Amino acid sequence: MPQARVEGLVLKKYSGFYYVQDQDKNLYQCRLRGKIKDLVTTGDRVMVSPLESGSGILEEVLPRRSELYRPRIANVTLVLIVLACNQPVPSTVLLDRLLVLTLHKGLRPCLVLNKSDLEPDNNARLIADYYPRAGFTVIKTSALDCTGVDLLKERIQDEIAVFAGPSGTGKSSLLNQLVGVGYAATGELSSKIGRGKHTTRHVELFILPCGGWLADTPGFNMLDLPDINSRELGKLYPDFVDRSRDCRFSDCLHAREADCAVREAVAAGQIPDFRYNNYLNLLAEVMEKERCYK
Ligand SMILES: Nc1nc2c(ncn2[C@@H]2O[C@H](COP(=O)(O)OP(=O)(O)O)[C@@H](O)[C@H]2O)c(=O)[nH]1
Ligand SMILES: [Mg+2]
Ligand SMILES: [Zn+2]
Repeated sequence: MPQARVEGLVLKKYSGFYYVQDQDKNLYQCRLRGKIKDLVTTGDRVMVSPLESGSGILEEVLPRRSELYRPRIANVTLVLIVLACNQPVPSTVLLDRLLVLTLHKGLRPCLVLNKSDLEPDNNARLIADYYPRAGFTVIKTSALDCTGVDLLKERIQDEIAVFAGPSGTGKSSLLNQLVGVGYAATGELSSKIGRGKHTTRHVELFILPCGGWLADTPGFNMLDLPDINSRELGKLYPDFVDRSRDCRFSDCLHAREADCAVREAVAAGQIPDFRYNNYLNLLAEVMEKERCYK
């Protein structure tokens, strides 16, 4: 009597096998049924026919809710944007770009200000002060003394999360804290694969003991231009959206238009200059791209 099919999550592909975790936390080493190879990626929800001794046949891929391409990973729900309070100094330019990329993909961002054990740079202070008021979750952590790691665990529960952010901010160190013992060996594997040579073949979702899954790779290529319409850009700024209802023009770009409520909020100090200037720079970039493709 064959066992009933089970639904599961693809944690990684490796040497022709697909490693799938079902809802009761059982792991299956799967081969594919038929020719669906190109369609299966880390993060996919799939149907598996269990065989004896922890193996199975991957029968079918269920519809995806989201997809990232470099590296390829499906069904991500949460992007952890990791910056350091210092060393390296956090850049709001990079932060705003990553927030736009995340929101444009329909994913939830969570800002992580790591290295909270160090004296914070002034930018870190600005970020910690403003972004919670702009509607973002900001968690201060230290992978060194474990500050905030419990808050981070709570945030990741039941999510499929990826890291984003520059190198040196402590992403690998945080992953170690979150995954606990057992990661080190895999960490060695990923350092062998190396930065820059990170192939899509080895994207792995780690099971967090606290619940949730976290990929060991950056979620975005930060140099990618967002494929965004200039009229849409402002909608990816939650702190602009409420105010833009009071702009005179419904399609206001918040750049040079008269009676722009966003610019008034900037002049009144409710939206900081750096945030608005970052917006104008991204807007110019998006508009330049629109001109090129016309
Ligand atoms: N002081 C301090 N150093 C940290 C912290 N987290 C990571 N580091 C150090 O920062 C460096 C980069 O960390 P790593 O995890 O490799 O960063 P990644 O490039 O983002 O993966 C290493 O030397 C870590 O030991 C932290 O919370 N506080
Ligand atoms: Mg790393
Ligand atoms: Zn406006």
